[in-house]
Amino acid sequence: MISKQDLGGAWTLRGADHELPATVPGCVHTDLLAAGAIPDPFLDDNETTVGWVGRADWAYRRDIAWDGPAHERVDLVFDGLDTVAAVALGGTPLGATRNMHRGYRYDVTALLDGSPQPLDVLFTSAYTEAERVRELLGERANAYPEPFNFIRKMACSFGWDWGPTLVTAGIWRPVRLEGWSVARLATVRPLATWSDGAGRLDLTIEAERLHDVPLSVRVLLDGREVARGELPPGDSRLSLSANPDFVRQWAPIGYGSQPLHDLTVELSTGDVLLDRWQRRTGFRGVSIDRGPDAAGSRFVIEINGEPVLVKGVNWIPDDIFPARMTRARYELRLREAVAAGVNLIRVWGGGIYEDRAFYEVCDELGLLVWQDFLFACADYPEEEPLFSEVVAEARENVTRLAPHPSLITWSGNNENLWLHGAMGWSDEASWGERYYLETLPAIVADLDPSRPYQAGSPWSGSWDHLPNDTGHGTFHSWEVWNREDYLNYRDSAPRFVAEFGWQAPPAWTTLRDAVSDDPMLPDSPGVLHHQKAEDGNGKLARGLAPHFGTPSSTEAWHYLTQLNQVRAIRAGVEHWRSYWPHTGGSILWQLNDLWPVTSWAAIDGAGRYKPLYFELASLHAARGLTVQPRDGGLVVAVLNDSPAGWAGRLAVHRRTTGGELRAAWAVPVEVAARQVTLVEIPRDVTAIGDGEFLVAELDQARALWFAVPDKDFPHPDAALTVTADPVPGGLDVLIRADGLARDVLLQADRIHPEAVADRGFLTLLPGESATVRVRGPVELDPALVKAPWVVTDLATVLAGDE
Ligand code: BMA
Repeated sequence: MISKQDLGGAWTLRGADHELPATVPGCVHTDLLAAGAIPDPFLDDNETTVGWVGRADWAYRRDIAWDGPAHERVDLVFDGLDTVAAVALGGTPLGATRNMHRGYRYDVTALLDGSPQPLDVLFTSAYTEAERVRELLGERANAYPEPFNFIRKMACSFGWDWGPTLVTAGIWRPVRLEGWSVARLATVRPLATWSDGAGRLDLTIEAERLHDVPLSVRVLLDGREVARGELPPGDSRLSLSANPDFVRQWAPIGYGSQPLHDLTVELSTGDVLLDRWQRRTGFRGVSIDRGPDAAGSRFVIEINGEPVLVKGVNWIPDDIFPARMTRARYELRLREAVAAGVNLIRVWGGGIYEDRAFYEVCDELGLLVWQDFLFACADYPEEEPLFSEVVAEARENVTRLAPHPSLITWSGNNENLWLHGAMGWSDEASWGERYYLETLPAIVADLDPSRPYQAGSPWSGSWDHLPNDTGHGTFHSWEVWNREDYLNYRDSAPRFVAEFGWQAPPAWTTLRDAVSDDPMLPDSPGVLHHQKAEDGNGKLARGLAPHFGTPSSTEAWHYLTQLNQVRAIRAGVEHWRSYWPHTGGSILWQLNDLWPVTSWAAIDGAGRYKPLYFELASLHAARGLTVQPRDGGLVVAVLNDSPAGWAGRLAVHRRTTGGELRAAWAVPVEVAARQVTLVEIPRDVTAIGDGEFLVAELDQARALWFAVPDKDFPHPDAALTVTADPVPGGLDVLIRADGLARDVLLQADRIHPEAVADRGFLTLLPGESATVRVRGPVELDPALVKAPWVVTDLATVLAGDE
């Protein structure tokens, strides 16, 4: 039986006149940080100070010896090397690497004689290699001034419009020795599908063999043998199928349960078990309805034959040093997504193929995964030495991720098909089109026909329409954030919004911890260093002006820009939900951050929630209401994304800020499961006077409608009464409003840096109250809820009264 010996743990790192202990898996930056040899790159502009690390070369070393049972072969196996490395054992070169997204295996049988041998992994700066390839192949256009498109490495390592430039090197995934005899399982590729009420397993294995002996393969599901096959001498590839009648259907969250089945593959010769492979898998059917209709081409994801309204978020690497990720952190972040009502997560092409733990947690949670191939925002050369790396990396990862039922689609790239034309990038020897339209679809068709392939995002389905056409396929909505007002989301009804977003700063404490500026201002140097988007602060200010005017302080800027982010995302998601199934869903840019920064994220780089995070749960609720302008009037869109019909009495009231009722109207409504109904509000109800607003209610759902921008509404003094009760684990804060109180916000991190509230902005009608639960690691002082900016509301901020 194959035997494995982990080589992780303590290594030595040398480079740039340093010699220090290294941790494997890891990277140079985290070793330097642990040794106190570099300052925290997240603080102030230290990112720039430590820039030299990414330009230096680094040497990892440790002694190794095979201490397992005697075997015919011993392999040295790297699951991931970041990125350009020369590997040598006992001074004998084993090979050179240039791709972070692949694994490497070297036969070291002859080199391990029992005595410890030095294993050296010498990393050349990724810049050196990328610039060499650029020199060789010629310049290719790129949205960022860094050469990430010339090397197969996490693109955002080189900086992004939300990320620092921290170009890593290191043994970033596990490394081990594997001893084996006769044969081993080189790849196992299970495709588990569901159709016509039954599950089906198609499985292909490839064996690496040392001898021409007969081999046999056994496939077990939940311990029961479901298939068996023979590999005669000379053969190394075998495909098997099974129709196990005892498996259950896997469904995304909101559509059923997530049964997972233990899948085991055993390779033997005669009675001798040689290798065993184990994973969990789930059975489901996936398709994307991209058919034509009167409005263009649909984009509706269907799981087990049922259309799924996508309530998605885009995912970037959760750590700029991805080796720091742990299963616990993946689990935390993905559970946070689910708690925000998310049912799909898109792994964006400027990051990585995530660790197995990521997909396993998604399998368990019923969170659908859309996986980009790793190309983003640039023209990419199709020539060597890149082409064969792309093929190898794609084949390896399509195979590696095959067992995961959560993974439902492969997508060729992020924005490259779009930007090439839209930015006028041309006159280049090649730019990547061949990858997206030929190479990758062929690999997916060959290795994983169970999952739909998309050429990229956005993509209209063919060159007949521009890639970012609202009428066809997927759409990225960026004009609105970059140049327009968020209400312009209402100007079109795209078929599927795969990216849209609005910036806001991180939680106050996150910003304060990252910046030593005194005073800290929206445009003081440290704050600006933690804003990477082109004219980001200008866009924040221009987005704010028509709704909230000019903030009176840094604290007001922070509150209002966070509120504007919420307003913008609400405008988009409610509008698109009201168009379901014409609009197949939306994927927010972006769930997470990887350092403290002003960005589009809902959860900031320190893991604190922006108010947007809480808003997502309400925007994604199975049942909800929204008032929308339609055809010169107003409608209530009754949104029912639940598996049951929704019937009741929809009431719309026109009220004043003091609580007076000016008009009332009600109507019975009935909305079928997974449907939306638009109910027109009579004009006499929508005749909204100064200081008036509409309240629409159905069961527990409520929607408000204000006819004028926030800054023009005559907000009364909210007259808040705030009382904090100590309870085990924190405080229950009761907030009562005598008048209309819009956008009351309790910033828990201002009570204690680790305190967390259970809600973001809340609006109270006159006489209403709400309890915000604040929990922290230590006893929290109830008096602190009265401190400035802990509890505030829109009227107070607009009046400059804090
Ligand atoms: C799109 C994304 C990212 C980027 C975001 C915000 O281009 O694909 O590349 O961070 O917009 O600008």
